[in-house]
Amino acid sequence: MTSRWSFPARFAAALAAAGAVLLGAPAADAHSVLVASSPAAGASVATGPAEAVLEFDEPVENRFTELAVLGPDGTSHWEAGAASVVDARVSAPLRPLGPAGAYTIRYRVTSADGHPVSGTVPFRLTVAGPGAAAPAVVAVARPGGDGPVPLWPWITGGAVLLGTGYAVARRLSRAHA
Ligand SMILES: [Cu+2]
Repeated sequence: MTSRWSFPARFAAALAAAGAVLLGAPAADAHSVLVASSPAAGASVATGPAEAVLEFDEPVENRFTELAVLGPDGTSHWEAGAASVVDARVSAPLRPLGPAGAYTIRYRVTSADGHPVSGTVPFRLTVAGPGAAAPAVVAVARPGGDGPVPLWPWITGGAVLLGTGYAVARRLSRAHA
């Protein structure tokens, strides 16, 4: 059987097909997608919920999980503890909320395919709650008992790491898409 294509043309076509397979392969694993939350995105609530809950479309990995709830000032934190991951559900306990206004759930989870996924969910507190914003400088006791250590260097370092991680994640997800 004689092809009407020359050998170089067939070789180039074969290479292109192999390249398409290689490039197409990662796109087969989709990132985990947020499908629901409590409070829901854009919801108005009259009382602060006891916890913030995020539901994804598939189980996420329990690595580098972050769930924060920021107050109307954009900087105060209202989560009462670390996030926990059970399959596709990520949650964190909340302190009683304070001023009425716009709150934001900020999250970062690790997709089942190992890639980070982050985002925000806005909601509104319509009636001021009993909670007070955490003091600007939080002190934690050192295990050795040398007295309180200011937390801000850790927060600053964490913010730098987060920013770097976000940039890397953006680049990875762009390459992935
Ligand atoms: Cu991915």
